[in-house]
Amino acid sequence: MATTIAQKEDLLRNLPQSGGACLMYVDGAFTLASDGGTRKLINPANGEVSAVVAEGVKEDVERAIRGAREAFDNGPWGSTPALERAKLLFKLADKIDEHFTELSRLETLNNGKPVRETEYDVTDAANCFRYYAGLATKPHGQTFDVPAPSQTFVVREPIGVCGQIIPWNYPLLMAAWKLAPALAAGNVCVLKPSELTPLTALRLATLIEEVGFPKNVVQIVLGAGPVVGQHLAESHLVDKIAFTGGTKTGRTIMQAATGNLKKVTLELGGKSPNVVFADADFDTAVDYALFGIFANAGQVCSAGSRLIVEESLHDKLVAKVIERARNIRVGDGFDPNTEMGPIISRAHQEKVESYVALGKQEGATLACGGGRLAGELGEKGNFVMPTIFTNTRRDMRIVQEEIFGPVLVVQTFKDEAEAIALANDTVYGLAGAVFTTDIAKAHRCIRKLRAGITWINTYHPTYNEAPWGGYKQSGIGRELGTYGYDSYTEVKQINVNLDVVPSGWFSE
Ligand code: TXE
Repeated sequence: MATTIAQKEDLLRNLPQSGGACLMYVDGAFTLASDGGTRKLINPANGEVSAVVAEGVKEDVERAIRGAREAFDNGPWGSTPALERAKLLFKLADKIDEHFTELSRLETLNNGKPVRETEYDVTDAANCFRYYAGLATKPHGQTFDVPAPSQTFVVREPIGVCGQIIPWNYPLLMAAWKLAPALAAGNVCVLKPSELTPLTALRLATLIEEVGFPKNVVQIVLGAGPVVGQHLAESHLVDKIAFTGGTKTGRTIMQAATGNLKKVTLELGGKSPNVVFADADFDTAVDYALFGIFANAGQVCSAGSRLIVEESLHDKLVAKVIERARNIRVGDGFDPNTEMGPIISRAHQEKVESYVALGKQEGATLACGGGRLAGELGEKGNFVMPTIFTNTRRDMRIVQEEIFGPVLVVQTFKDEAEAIALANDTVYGLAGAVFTTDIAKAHRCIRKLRAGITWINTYHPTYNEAPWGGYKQSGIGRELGTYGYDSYTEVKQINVNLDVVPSGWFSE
């Protein structure tokens, strides 16, 4: 069941358009690119054009940055009290809720993922704005009992103009993760969605305008990463760059940011371990092994892409995971029966498939999947079936590298020490889980995982309240929770002399 042309037009009707192209949100207006350029968006479920959007170039992002600079340095936002910022963010959260159905369907058109996933994303996005709305008015400073006659305290202030570059796997939710804490803390934002999935960010821009944020506090610039994104990272008028995406691009962005030593937060890739001990609750472990890797077709930074199983449980667990993986209903995200949607683009599908070929070459056993969805849908859309490799070695590239698709590799261990050694044996350190009914063992193992996001007897729950980010090459800094707010602030110490007399350090 795919979208009809009428349904598609209906989903796009709230996006400002000109000459058939959806417009970006720059300098307080919805606008075409300065050179009139456009880009066709391809629906990953059927290869059809889902929309045409403005394709910004350097001049457009430059204009946005200048507008943002002016808004931060001289606009009303700087003197807008935290309570007023909070009210705007609460209103935005309510607007998102009001348009729940529209936004979730638009996200499915945008990215292809099943409606049941986009519905979660929309709710999470609204709640993210709500969380930071609440946080805006909470205490953020400190006072110190320093030696008299001083009183010393610390205040947090906004960093300034924040460039925010987001990926295609959670387009609306990533926009919320970036905008909400930055705005709560009083920054201004130039957000660049992925060129593959800008539609929900553009709809968000219309809601931002309705809510009434001052001009240029939020701008949504469209365009290619190496053009618009690169300039955002390089510009000396930008004070901070926040990025979610691949590790390679993260490195490029970090280098680009060195010119004015802007603050950088990076949320990058992963190859996260899901460690299952023989004493785990069997059905729960099977269930989360599937959810860990096949949710969003494995296109999740924290995906549990390595299933690390105790030897004595291996055959039983893997047989069940394979049996259930074969039953996963792959298809168009608009079909209510679909459990797993397409890969974002044909190019990315081919990258995932190249890893499947590599795994076979490397000598791993392809125990399940590996191919495309059969039939007409499979020909038109970018579908890779749930795939599982067994008999792997730790040095294989399919075990070490992020595939970012529905591909699970299975490893085995004999004892706790080996489980931890395998779990930590990649350059990444984003997430990881341990399944066991032995509570002491669970805690021991979790503390030894070199990863920023960990779970015991579950996989994937993500909360706006808790910090998100990675160790090692999975990133720098944290998003969400109070940590996410802090990462959009500068810290200023203020010393007050309570005894206003000369110090007498130098003689008269
Ligand atoms: O992501 P990119 P791609 C991983 C995943 C995937 C790989 C490549 O392994 O296979 O990254 O995916 C913008 N300067 N993740 O190429 O390039 C780009 O326009 C500034 C993990 O799709 O990281 C987009 O807005 N910006 C991940 C954003 O970066 C640049 C999510 C992400 O694109 C730029 C996605 C440049 N030079 C992919 N080049 C996660 N951590 O969740 C690109 N961009």
